[in-house]
Amino acid sequence: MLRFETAGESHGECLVATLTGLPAGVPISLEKINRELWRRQQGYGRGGRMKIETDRARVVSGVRHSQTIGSPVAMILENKDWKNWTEVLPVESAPDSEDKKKPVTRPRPGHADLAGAIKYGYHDARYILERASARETTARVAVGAVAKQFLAQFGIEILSHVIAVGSERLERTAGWEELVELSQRDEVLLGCVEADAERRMKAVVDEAYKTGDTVGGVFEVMAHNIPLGLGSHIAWDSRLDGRLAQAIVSIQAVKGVEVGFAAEGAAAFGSAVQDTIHYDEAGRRFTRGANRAGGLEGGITSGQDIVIRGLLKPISTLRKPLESVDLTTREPSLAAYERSDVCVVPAAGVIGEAMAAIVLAEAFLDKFGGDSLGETRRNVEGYLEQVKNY
Ligand code: EPS
Repeated sequence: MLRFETAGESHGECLVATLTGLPAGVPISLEKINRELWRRQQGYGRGGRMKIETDRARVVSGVRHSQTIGSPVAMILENKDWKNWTEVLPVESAPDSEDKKKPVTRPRPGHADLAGAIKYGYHDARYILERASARETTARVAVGAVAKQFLAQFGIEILSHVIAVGSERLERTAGWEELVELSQRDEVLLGCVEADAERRMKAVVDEAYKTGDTVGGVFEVMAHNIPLGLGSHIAWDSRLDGRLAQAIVSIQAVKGVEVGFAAEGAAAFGSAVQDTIHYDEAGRRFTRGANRAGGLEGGITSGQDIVIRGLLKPISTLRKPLESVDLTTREPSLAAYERSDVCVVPAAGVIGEAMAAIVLAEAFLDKFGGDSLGETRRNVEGYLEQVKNY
């Protein structure tokens, strides 16, 4: 069973991640992990924190001589901002600790501040926001980058692009090759495959900058070269669409998820929505009329690309803050603001890729198992032969 965990606070010393259950012998490149971390930091609309951080993974266990060895992969990701917070958030209390705190008593609507503070019994939302912050996704992306390298051994690739920022949308579907080109760019604006749509999206972000507001959007994650047969219809929690949906909605600020063309499908008749089935005699294989199902039918992969979208609400920290109430005085007051991002949709797409990679690697190992990469490969090849001869 593949499992991962993250720890760490936004302004603590570092983020920590572990990934347990990968077979031994998976080639791991630090450069590839760091490239994913770099991608997560990009996009027009990021805040001041991204100027402070240059995220890099330090692998401290589970990888030797550039390969996994079967033991848990553990990574440390330093928070460069920590040096500015050592007195605000010390591990051990000092006599003057109380005066150095930076309490957050004006909860931000939309953030975990209020519910978290009440639930955990604080009149300061600091400890809540430290963990609720999307800074935590740095660790998820590092784990996802390792999962991607495992899946790449079987030709599986996962990428994303931005299909909407605020009310501006990409008005067509994107092809896999366009996503590959996008992922190789060394300058990222808003992660959209079409320059004109991206310009319109940028204008929305500019508007939010001008008015002290924030803006959300929609990202789409695609998984390419997925074999038919991951996940299962037999139980609610083995359905892969459900597992992917949970992973995507768990990303900070994601409030909705769509598998394939779900919203369009809900408004159409069944005859226009299902992907017709055909048979290619020469290639001795089944083919499909379209991929509106997003590569998943009955919770099982169909062999077509997985297409899944995350709907991101605007970030809840506003430069022009909304009405709130002070947790200590109970007086009306404006929500707290220190600094924030204005738009994070491209970054959320990269995080979506990581989450999808982790879930797909888990589903892959559920099906094929293996303590070593060679054993996994043998099992995969045997299954693919079986499918070919069906
Ligand atoms: C983030 C780091 C955070 C925020 C952001 C994501 O840094 P700081 O709180 O120091 O500015 O920029 O977190 C949020 C959007 C949020 O609402 O908490 C990062 O590394 O992605």
